[in-house]
Amino acid sequence: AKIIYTLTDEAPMLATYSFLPVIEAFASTAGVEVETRDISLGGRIIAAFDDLLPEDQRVGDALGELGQLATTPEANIIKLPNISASVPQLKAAIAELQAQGYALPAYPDEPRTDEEKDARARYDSVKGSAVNPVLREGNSDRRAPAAVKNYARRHPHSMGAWSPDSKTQVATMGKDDFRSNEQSVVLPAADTLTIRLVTDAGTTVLKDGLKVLEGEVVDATVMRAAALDAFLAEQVARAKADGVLFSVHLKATMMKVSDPIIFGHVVRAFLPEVFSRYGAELAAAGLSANNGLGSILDGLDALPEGTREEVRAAIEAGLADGPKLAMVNSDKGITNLHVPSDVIVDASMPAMIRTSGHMWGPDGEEADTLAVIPDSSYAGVYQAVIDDCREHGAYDPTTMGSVPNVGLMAQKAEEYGSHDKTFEISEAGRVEVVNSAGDVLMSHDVQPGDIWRACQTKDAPIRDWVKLAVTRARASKTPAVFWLDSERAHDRNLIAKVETYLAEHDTEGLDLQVLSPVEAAKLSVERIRKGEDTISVTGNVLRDYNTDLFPILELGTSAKMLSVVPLMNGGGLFETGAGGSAPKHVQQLVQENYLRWDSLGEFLALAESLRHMATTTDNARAALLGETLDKATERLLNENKGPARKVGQIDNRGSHFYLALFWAHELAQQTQDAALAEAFRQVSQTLTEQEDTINGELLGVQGHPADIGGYYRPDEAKASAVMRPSKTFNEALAALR
Ligand code: AKG
Repeated sequence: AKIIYTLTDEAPMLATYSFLPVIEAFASTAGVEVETRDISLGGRIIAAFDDLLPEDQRVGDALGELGQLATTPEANIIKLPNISASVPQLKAAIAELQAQGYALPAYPDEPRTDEEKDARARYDSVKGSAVNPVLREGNSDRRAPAAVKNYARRHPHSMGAWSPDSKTQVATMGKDDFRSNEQSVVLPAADTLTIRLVTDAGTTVLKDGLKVLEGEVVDATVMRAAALDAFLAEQVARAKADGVLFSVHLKATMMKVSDPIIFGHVVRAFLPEVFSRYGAELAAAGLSANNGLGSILDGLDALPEGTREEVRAAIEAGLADGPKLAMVNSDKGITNLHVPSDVIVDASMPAMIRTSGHMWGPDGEEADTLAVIPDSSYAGVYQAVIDDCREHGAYDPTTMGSVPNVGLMAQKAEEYGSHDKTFEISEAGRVEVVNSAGDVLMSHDVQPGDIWRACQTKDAPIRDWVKLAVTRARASKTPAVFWLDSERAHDRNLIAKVETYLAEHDTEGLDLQVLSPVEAAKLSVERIRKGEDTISVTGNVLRDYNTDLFPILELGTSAKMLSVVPLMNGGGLFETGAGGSAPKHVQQLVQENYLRWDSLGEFLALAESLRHMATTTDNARAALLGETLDKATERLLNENKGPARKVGQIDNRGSHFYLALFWAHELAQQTQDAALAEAFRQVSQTLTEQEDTINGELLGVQGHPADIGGYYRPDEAKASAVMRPSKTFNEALAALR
């Protein structure tokens, strides 16, 4: 019986160098093995080219292996946040690996030869959100544990005040978009579908061999490029007229085919002159608006000398002429349009709502914002929350209720599986989804540039999701709302299935209802203000949005959530730190040897993983380890031993020390297992006695640059040395094994 702990990227990966030895030492006392698998961006890139690299550089397909494991009852996986790489990030990682001696090809922007096409396909398999969908063989249960919620109530994070005069608004298309054009069918039997584009000139197969199961929901929809452009031009003008910041909020990482295309439309809409005059030159130089303004500015050298400065000047003039842009980093001049993956809707909108409805302007000051979310499927949720804040003011973390989530996520449900069925249409015609008998199930007229996509949602995951919702509503005695929109074709099919599957359960005494996302958001925030909890039972996208939105308002971060994925075949996946992998934290570590990452999510996930181990393998010691770990975590919160922010204070490593101290103490004190108590007596005593020495050793290294030997693929020995600077602590842990 073993726990798989994932090695990922950036701050969580660095924290792992410090925390994993603690886990291994403690778990060994219960006979629980802990193994690691490297699913970092660097590791995944190397794995994608394994067959072309020398033997000693090969790493094997760890992610594929875990994806397989996730379908088995043995799975017990702790998954830390990883990089979902945009093209600029992917290129940076490739460059680093090449410098480390990996003979990887360059990322081909415009693949022409077969070799380039092969390289591009391999890189595309690593791009964007390429990890989570592979592992998520179950639906998601995310909530703030009581200890975390209580801590937030006692130590409220800052919340920017809202003014009734705020001009912050969400702008969304509402027509000609994915929501309004959706068609949806439920497959009566397993089948194989084909997606084809029918034009005057003939028929092109966009995708064939698309296997579907009985009861599967398949949708198709299209976003109209012309309508998108008209909408965006209007919003640019509107932001300027209203004197508010212009910002766009997409999810280019997860929606890795559609959203970079939409992002490109936004960049072009903001700089129409640049693209009407120099569009052809930029395209010839391989510079695409889809990769953001930053990559265009960085790539201007590829243009002929004369044009280069003209384009730069035109971009500057365009930026000066438009509305003020929301900034990612105003000191460095990085705008909302620089990098497609810098502003991710699920995190950026709650951050804005928490900050008085403001984003940062080019002058480094906060200001009201026009938040452009082109597709209207979910945009209304944010508008509902904004309206609520404008009317009633900011939420109060000391009294507000909670919105846990039960999310339909298994087997790439809904939009999360659409990437291989998303097409930027090249010619006017009709896109049809056809079954094996030749019947056209869905059909859309399309024009060049339209973004057409299909999504699949399998029946077994839907049934499991309904069951999880009932289980959570019952266990937590909390009302649950299915956020489903009877005006959407897909959601109508889901509502029918929800009704069918609810009938399989005892729902006596439960408060369950179905509301549109906007109505559900209104009800949830109304209840939140009264201190009442409401479970949001949502599809995959709203799962992602809501599990950032509400935690950021309630707890100041989504990284403190417990995120359990009961896998459909009996295993467990425990996700941590939904707040991203924190590049800024790495910069701080490298500059001043201080790691601000809070591993709280890992502590919570580990306790769940141990409990899962206990029940699946009948291991009472694992249960005890989990229980005592939760107590230690609660004490850590109460005594404020989480990482602070600045040199000279406790950081990630220090918090791991205190966790180990408190955990050992709990284990030494418990009376259920005398031998285990005895095993921890010594280490508990040592850590208690050596507290000052260990703190001295941990704090002593801070304040100087640290060398970890790489960003995407650090040197193991160097990173471990940086992350484990206390000899006394290391020795105390070693004594446990
Ligand atoms: C999501 O579930 O949508 C996430 O944001 C997870 C991060 C990712 O996989 O990109």
